[in-house]
Amino acid sequence: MTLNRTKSQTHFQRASKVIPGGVNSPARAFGAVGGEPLIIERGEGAYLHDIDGNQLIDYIGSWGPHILGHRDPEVIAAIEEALKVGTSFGAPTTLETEMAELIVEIVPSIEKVRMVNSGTEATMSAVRLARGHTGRDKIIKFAGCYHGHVDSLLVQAGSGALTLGTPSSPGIPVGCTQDTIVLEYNNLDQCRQVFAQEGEQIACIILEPVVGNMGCVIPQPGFLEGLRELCTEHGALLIFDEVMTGFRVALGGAQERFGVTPDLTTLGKIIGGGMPVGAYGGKAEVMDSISPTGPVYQAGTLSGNPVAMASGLAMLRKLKATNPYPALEEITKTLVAGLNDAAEQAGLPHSSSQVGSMFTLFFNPEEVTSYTVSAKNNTERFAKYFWGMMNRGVYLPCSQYEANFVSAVHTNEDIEKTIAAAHEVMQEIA
Ligand code: KE4
Repeated sequence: MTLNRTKSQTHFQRASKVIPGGVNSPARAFGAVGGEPLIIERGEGAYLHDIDGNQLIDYIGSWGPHILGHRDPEVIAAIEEALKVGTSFGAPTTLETEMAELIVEIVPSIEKVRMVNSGTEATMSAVRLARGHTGRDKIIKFAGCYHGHVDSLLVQAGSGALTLGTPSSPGIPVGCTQDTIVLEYNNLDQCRQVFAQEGEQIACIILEPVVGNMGCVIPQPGFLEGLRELCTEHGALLIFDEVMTGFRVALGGAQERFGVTPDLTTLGKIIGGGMPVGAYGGKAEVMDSISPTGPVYQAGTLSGNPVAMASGLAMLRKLKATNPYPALEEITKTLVAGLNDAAEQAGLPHSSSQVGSMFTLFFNPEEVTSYTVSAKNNTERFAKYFWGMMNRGVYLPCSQYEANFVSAVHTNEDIEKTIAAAHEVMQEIA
């Protein structure tokens, strides 16, 4: 069973002549699984349709934003309404205030918030703010976590950097990373040691409170709480990068789900409802250090633009009104159980992790708790699984080091089809 991908393959050759690797983000490049990316014509609910006429059940959802599925009617209507009065003014609008008020209401740690245009901008700005607010230079990140392509954070990074084998990219002067301390996720003792030695020089810890970029990796009990205590004790800021987990693992994100309150939070993906939006926020006392109220500079031409705000507001309002989270948790549990069962029956070494509607099936017999373990994933086997599922109409993230996402409009039939496909594929690749 093989998808007809003729038009995609032809178009991809054309794209590759004028776009590096034919893609505008390497995470889409199929580098780790081989072959050419599908060229997508449209998205509808839980499905993608490519230019060869194939319909696929989508478990990427644009790498997280589409928790309500593609083209949610309320989100589309809000965008269309916003377009009637303009696209961007470079001046304040009421929509930005409404968005900020809603984020402050929903996210426990946020008293003030600044809109930007991507998750990368959000994390870059949050780290600059932490350094500016504390007057300290050193930052702690964890191997395998990905916080966008910020110079100081593109060190042992996850996602596409890990997938394509460049966790620490060329082109970044040592001056940008000499103050970046990279530790092991879920290793609280190691963090304690570093703070004991140089805690007073540390501006912040930044982490994914549930990791999505070395596959889905769950914080061990006490890890997040321990980081909170260390930061409080040493006057460092705790930054939760919730670009992926925000409004995903709970309405209020991982900080609501795990009951740990960071000093700063970065947001993206879902917050824009599919439009380019990022944000960072936290305690007013910290956020007031940001220009123009404070000296730490950050700016952006299209930050808070009304079309993206309208899209994001419709998304967040609908999530708040409909509370899809319990149902998402259940349907995702059913899916993950089915995938585990398929691997078990085929005798394939595997493990899995799930938080809310994000999950990863690892071709790795160990529980994946850190980059060291995730690096042992059987990526060759994953590539065979990926194409086997694709050829059966199931569109998975093109890397073992990514999380999968279920939306509120995936049906039980979609889940059953996916599990049935997995049984066939696992038998094939065993
Ligand atoms: P963007 O700059 O791509 O909007 O956000 C960067 C970012 C920051 N923090 C976390 C936790 C993230 O997951 C991301 C981006 N995630 C990847 C997928 N794992 C985006 C996909 C891509 O790079 O094309």
